[in-house]
Amino acid sequence: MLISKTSAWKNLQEHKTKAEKFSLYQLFSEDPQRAKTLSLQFNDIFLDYSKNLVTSETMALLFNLAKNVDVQIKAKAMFKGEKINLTENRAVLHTALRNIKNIPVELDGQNIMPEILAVRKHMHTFSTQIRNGEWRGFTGKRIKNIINIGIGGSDLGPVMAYEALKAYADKNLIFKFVSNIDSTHLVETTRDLNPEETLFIIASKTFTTEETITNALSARQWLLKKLKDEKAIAHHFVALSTNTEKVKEFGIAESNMFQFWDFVGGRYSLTSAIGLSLMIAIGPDNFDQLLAGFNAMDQHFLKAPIEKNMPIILALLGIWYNNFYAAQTYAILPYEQYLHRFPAYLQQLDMESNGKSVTLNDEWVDYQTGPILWGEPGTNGQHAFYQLIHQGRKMIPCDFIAFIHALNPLGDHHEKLLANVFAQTEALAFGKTKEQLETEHVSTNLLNHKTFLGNRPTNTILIDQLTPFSLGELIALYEHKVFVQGVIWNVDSFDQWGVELGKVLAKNILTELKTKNADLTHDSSTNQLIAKFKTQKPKEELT
Ligand code: G6Q
Repeated sequence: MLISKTSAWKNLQEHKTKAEKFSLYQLFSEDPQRAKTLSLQFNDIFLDYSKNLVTSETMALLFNLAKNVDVQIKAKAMFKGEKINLTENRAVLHTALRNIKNIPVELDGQNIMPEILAVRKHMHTFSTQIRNGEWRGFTGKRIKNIINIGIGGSDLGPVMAYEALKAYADKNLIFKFVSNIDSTHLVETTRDLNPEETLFIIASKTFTTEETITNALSARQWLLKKLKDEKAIAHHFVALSTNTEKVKEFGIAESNMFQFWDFVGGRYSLTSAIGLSLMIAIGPDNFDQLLAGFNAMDQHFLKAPIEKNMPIILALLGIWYNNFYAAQTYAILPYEQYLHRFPAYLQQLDMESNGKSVTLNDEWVDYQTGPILWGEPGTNGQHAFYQLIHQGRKMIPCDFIAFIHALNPLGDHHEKLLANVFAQTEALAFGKTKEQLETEHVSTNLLNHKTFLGNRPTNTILIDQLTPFSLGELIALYEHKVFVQGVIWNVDSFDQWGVELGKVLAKNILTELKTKNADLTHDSSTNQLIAKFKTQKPKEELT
């Protein structure tokens, strides 16, 4: 049965008519304990969700929705390795990667932990060798530049986490990330680098992804142009993949390959071998701290009661706005420069996981699923798009993320940064009325323009400090939030069929672009675009 047909859902629909009249100003005035009641501390993470359009009745109805779909039983099934990715018939075991107590996890009757630990040990050894200069380039020079070539899940996690944890990174090494098939990305990234001092990490689960393989082959040429000996490849290329054959075919020795497995989805793969560039940057101990943070949130998610469970609460609030207020988007607003790629990372995590229209029971849904996620770090966003959040016609629920202690304290920058976080959520919740403006003698023609209606929902996530541990917790918080929403919408959060069609069409079009007089049988628009490209391209470039 579709979730929209259940009484738990219908009760929320009915409650929404009451909720239309909620005023955050009133809710806070009536209940002096509200902030306290609607907030939660877990380890070093404090979540204040009191500035949401909810009452205790709303929360009870939302909790009932979660119970109704057995969220935590489903979570346990995932952690235990049941094949919950039905459309690909796969287990979903990224949580085993951060199972730091090494509790056996069985998949098809086999404990997968020894394999996971063996790969991590290999990563530890290799990272240490790069960091201490033991691993040398072909000509004996120390490796200074590390370039991760990968895309999607094999790029966004490593780049986001490297940027987030830059404060902990070895400053003698330079890290770069190439993802786009646009040659500019690789050319600009390698422009001033010496191949003798450069290591390429080819990150591809399948090792067949067009962008990654094209970039990797061009990187190989770039390297060989200077080093002129195929033997150099072994010193300058390593692979992160599940596909040993393809890796060997590329010319990378198996000993320079770091394995991962089908039970780790691309967008959930940061703590697998895909995190190698990060481990080299921050060192194995910090990487272990990151895993510990992930694990702490995993345990909280599994064990905390629904009413005190951070990922579940965030998920339910998201459902409330997405499905009952028809909010189309939500914003992630980290007030931490180091988290500048975090919204992009979450965009994939959320939109690729839950941007679906068919349920696990093969029915088309009649309700909204995954929202559009976007965001930029504060305070930059305030000078750009916050206008629309404050005074536009759309409801945009926001997550504000901030840290109590700065990593680079400087004068009163941090107090100013945090003052802005608190001010924004206050302004969004309570706004400013015409009456208030009148007492300030604002000219009549500007009264409406300067009015802030308020009642705009926000969560504030306040963390002690950005550390490998807290980053692990934070990522896992959102991973599980996405999981819970997927369970409620009953979609397969772990497949991504929606990326396939474009890939297939591009393959055919590529042949047409490269072939003289190709017979074009697309629609007239696509034919026209292809023809225009080909007439402007020098003929000799076509075969
Ligand atoms: C993530 C997706 C996707 C994937 C990339 C790269 O969940 O599956 O973003 O990570 O397409 O794939 P490869 O790692 O196989 O190159």
